[in-house]
Amino acid sequence: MAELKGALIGCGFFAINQMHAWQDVNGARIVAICDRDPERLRLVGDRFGIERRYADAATMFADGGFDFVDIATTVASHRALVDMAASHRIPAICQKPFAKTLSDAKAMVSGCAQAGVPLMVHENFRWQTPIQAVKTVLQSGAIGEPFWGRFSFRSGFDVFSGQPYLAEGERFIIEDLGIHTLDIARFILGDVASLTARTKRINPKIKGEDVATILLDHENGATSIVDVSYASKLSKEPFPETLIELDGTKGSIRLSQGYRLEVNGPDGVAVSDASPQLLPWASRPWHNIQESVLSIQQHWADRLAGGGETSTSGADNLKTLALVEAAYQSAASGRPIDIGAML
Ligand code: NAD
Ligand code: 89Y
Repeated sequence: MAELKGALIGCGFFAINQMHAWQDVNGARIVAICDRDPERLRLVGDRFGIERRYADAATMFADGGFDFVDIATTVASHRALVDMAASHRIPAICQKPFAKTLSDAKAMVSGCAQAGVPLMVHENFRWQTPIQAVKTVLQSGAIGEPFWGRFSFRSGFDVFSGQPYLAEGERFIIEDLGIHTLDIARFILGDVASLTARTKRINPKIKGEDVATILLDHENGATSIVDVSYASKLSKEPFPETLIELDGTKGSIRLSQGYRLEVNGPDGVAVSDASPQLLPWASRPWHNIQESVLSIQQHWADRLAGGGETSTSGADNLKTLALVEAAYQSAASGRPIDIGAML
């Protein structure tokens, strides 16, 4: 099978991880890059040895010569770039948040479907080793039917130094980080029927909310809490770990800080280490996220070559984006929101 050729748009903070991961993916490589910032284009082009460099995505698409595009820009450009990919019939990966609004996201999904091109959202957190480990235990039946869960990300890590734009938006933690936590809740406990949310801003130097508490009613009857914070001053910083508690009819699962996985079932307690690998190009504490970038990109290459829908397809991600939108609506109105009515 010929190696798939990719083009990456957006050579910023996070794209460095994506470029490293593409070097490790079997069956795909990046042949062209694009950024409207000439310095970022130069730095990434030189670092990863990419000769084909573009300041403008339209020119890159017109030149062609690639099998897929990896959109690593911030959300403002996602709709235009995904639409451009669809009009050139080029399969696309798009970073989260997929779109600014749910209606944009629906249009992007239907544009790609009409063009017959695969579309995946780079929603990588469900690909983290500890999250996959929790899902595997749950699927084994070790704790019976889950009826309650908590998906928690509480940190005081300075994310603004690497991503200054996070301090500037009207919306912050739900759209940026909670989106991953909500996706994990869906991945583990299934789709959501309704939710209720409360938010706060603690850090006076940022515009958006940095604390959110969200109560989810899953379609299967389970209840869960997604709680996220970038205002938590803890003695041992957990960034970027998602901690999980699950109670089932036969037992319980606890994924606690330090990637400690405890399963309490009818046969007793089993404790294991669900730590991610430290890839050669990765650095702590980001290595958990970095490893998941390689996993999701390998999944894309495998599906593009072999066929089949990706785990975090555009269509799947509409259900995660709806939770983000609903959380803001609920926090503003104080009322529960019906998710089915939004989709
Ligand atoms: P960034 O601002 O550092 O980089 C974005 C780059 O895209 C910039 O260099 C900018 O010049 C370029 N760009 C923007 N619009 C463009 C266009 N139309 N054409 C060409 N170039 C364009 O942002 P970042 O921190 O790298 O974040 C990028 C995306 O990745 C965001 O959506 C963010 O939420 C997401 N992200 C995801 C994860 C994850 O774990 N999945 C982690 C961090 C960031
Ligand atoms: O942008 C965010 C993400 O997607 O993962 C962590 C992050 O970099 C900061 O919250």
